[in-house]
Parts: sequence; structure tokens; C-alpha cells
Amino acid sequence: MGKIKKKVALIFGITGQDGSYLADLLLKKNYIIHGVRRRSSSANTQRIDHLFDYINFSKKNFFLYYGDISDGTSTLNIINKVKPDEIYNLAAQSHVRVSFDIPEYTADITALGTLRILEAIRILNLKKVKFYQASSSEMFGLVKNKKSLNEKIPFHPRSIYGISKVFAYHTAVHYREAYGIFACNGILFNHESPRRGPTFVTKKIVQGLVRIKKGLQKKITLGNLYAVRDWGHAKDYANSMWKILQYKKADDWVIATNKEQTVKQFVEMVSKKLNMKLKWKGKGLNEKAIDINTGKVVVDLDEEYLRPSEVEFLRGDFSKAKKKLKWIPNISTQELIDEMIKFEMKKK
Ligand code: NAP
Ligand code: G4F
Repeated sequence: MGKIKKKVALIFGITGQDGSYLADLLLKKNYIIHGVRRRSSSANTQRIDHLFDYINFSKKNFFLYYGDISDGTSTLNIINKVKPDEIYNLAAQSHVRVSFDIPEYTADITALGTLRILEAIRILNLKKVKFYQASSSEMFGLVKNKKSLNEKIPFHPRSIYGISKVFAYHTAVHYREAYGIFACNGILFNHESPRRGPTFVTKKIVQGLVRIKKGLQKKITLGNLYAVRDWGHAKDYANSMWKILQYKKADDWVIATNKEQTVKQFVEMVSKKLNMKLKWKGKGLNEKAIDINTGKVVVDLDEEYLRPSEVEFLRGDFSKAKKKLKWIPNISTQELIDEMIKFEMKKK
């Protein structure tokens, strides 16, 4: 009997939150993993450094390349060298607020970067490769009815990030229809973890309140407290990415929990777990939370964190993924918060 050939995955964005969970998962599934990292002046591999405990260098199951999806030639060269079975495009300028400050750069990476990868697949004539595009609930944008959003709801993006993701989404659909490439979109709602970047709201809240509890910080300053999000765990969502590429046909999928919280409710869930009793007072930008035990302001607001246009409501209907992919979220928002708090508590 011949040896079963190991699957080869190429991950753009392996150093990010999702890339690191996906790498964990695929290593457990016995894949050979190739990842693309950007050159940076300080370390950007913290989220994958732990992998070196699992990597078996003699079996050659993990490789990193310097690359950047703004650079079409090197992107094509890496894909040509690796000739993967599966490509996951998780690379992006992924911060919505920042996309208002650097719109042109965001479009170059988040929109055109996807095009560069798909063009490379087409030019190299890689007929069998499966491609995953990290699409986003941010594409829904301005939602008319506050109901759960599924794959049929039209997009109305509210930021250049969202617009770039819509471009990338349609580019993946186009390469599927025009060239027969197995290109899929995972339309993922917000997902968080201890590995979340520090300027996303959940991490900012958990990290900030834990530091206040430890006496290392006085308060956190937020923006819109009333935005509604559907927050899942990145580990569950990485599993959905893999399932999407294992499905018999290329398609587009909403991945969510179908539960909602406001930013303010998230603050309350975290503070409750930390035994901090909060009292809210004031309105608009003057709204504040006071720690009843200390009488000190622990949350205040600043317009710096507001967006010129906001996505007010996101809750996803993942019934298609549940039915066809047999995917469901396993980790609740409370469990997510508990894990994020535990991680921050351990920090010195
Ligand atoms: P993240 O933590 O910000 O990771 C983004 C990754 O992209 C990092 O590895 C980053 O490298 C890399 N990257 C950025 N610019 C690049 C470039 N020019 N060339 C190559 N790589 C580049 O984001 P995430 O939360 O893991 O999200 C993964 C993907 O899913 C992103 O595309 C995001 O837009 C999308 N998404 C995320 C969510 C969510 O809630 N997390 C929801 C829907 C969709 P460095 O480490 O060097 O910065
Ligand atoms: O944590 P956020 O920055 O995430 P946002 O904008 O929803 O984007 C994330 O999820 C998208 C999926 O829907 C991804 F595509 C995207 O890559 C990213 O991962 O903000 C969440 C909400 C927003 O409504 C924001 O206005 O929290 C509100 N918010 C309130 N105060 C804040 C803050 N957001 C941030 N980042 N910082 C604040 O101080």
C-alpha cells in the first residue's frame, strides 16, 4: 500500500489571530503548512511561536516565507514554489477604524491583495487548488431590519475596509464562475480570543479592565457603546474555514453565533466576572462607568474612537453552514470572556 499524501496548505496572514488558530488546527490534521509572513522591524510571530513545539523539522511540516500581498510577483512565486492543495487568504489590513485613516493602503491590501492571489492561481493554471477568502460581516454594513443576516442579504458597506472586502468577495465569486477555480468565501462575523489584536474592542475592554483590577491602569476610553456585535471564538471559526474547503462544492458561507451583545453589555459581562460593580451615568459622549467599590471612573468615551460611519448592528444566521457543513459554534461568549480574562490575568 502506498503512503497517503499529506495535504499542503498555504496561509497568507499566518501571524494574525485567525492564521495562528488555523495553523494549530491544520498541524493537528497532519497537513504540511506553508505560511507567509511580512518583514517587520520587531517580532510579529508571537502568535505562532508556540507552534515550534509541535513542528517536526525532520518531517518538514512547517515553512515560513517572507512575502506581502502588495507584491504580486513574490505572491505568485511563493504559490508556484509551494503548489498547495489549499490556499487560505487571511491577510488584510483588518482594522475598520484604521481604514478611515489609510483608505488607499487598505484597498491595496484587502481588495487588490486578494486579486493578486487569484490571478496567480489563474496564471499558474492550478486547476485543483482550493481557495478560501476571509470575507466579513462588515460587508453587510447598513442593515435595514435588525434580523439575523444570511448569505442572501445584500451588502451596503460602511468603510473602505468593508468596500475592499466586498471587492474581494466578488473577485472570489468571479474567479469561480469565470475560470472554474474552487474559490469560497467565509463571511465571518466578529470572532475574538486571547490572541486578538489589542486595539479591537473586546481585547481593549478585557485587557483594560484586568489592568485596572491589578492597579496598572486607571480607565479605558471607548467610542460607540451601543453598536451590536455577534461575537464568537476564533478557534471555532478557524474550524469553519477548513470545513468550507472540504465541502463538495465551492460556495459562500455565513459563520456566526446568532447571538448579540452591545459593546456596553460586553463591558458589563467582563466587569461582572472581575467582581467590579459598575454604575453608569451621563449621556452621549459624557457617559461613564464608575466602579462602585472605588468611586473611580473606569470607562469613559472619546470621539476619537467613533467612526465617520458605523455598522450599528450585526447578528448572523449560520443555518446554511449548520445544515451543510455540520458546523456550529462550540464556545459561548461567556466562555470566550473567561478565557480572555484568564490569559490577561496571567500577564505580568
Ligand atoms: P489580524 O489579526 O489583523 O491578522 C491579519 C494578518 O494579515 C496578519 O498576519 C498580518 O501580518 C497579515 N497582513 C497584513 N497585511 C499584509 C500584507 N500586506 N501582506 C501579507 N500579510 C499581511 O486579523 P484576523 O482577526 O486574524 O483576521 C483574519 C482575516 O479575517 C482578515 O482578512 C480579516 O479582515 C478577516 N476577518 C476577521 C474577522 C474577525 O472578527 N477577526 C471577521 C471577519 C473577517 P502582521 O502580523 O505582520 O500584521
Ligand atoms: O472590535 P472592533 O474594532 O471590530 P469591527 O469594527 O466590528 O471589525 C472586526 O470585525 C469585522 C467583522 O464584522 C472584521 F471584518 C474586522 O476585520 C474586525 O475584525 O469594533 C467593534 C465595535 C464597533 O462598532 C466599534 O465602533 O466596537 C465599537 N467600539 C467602541 N469603542 C470600539 C471602541 N471599537 C474599537 N476598536 N475601539 C474602541 O475603543
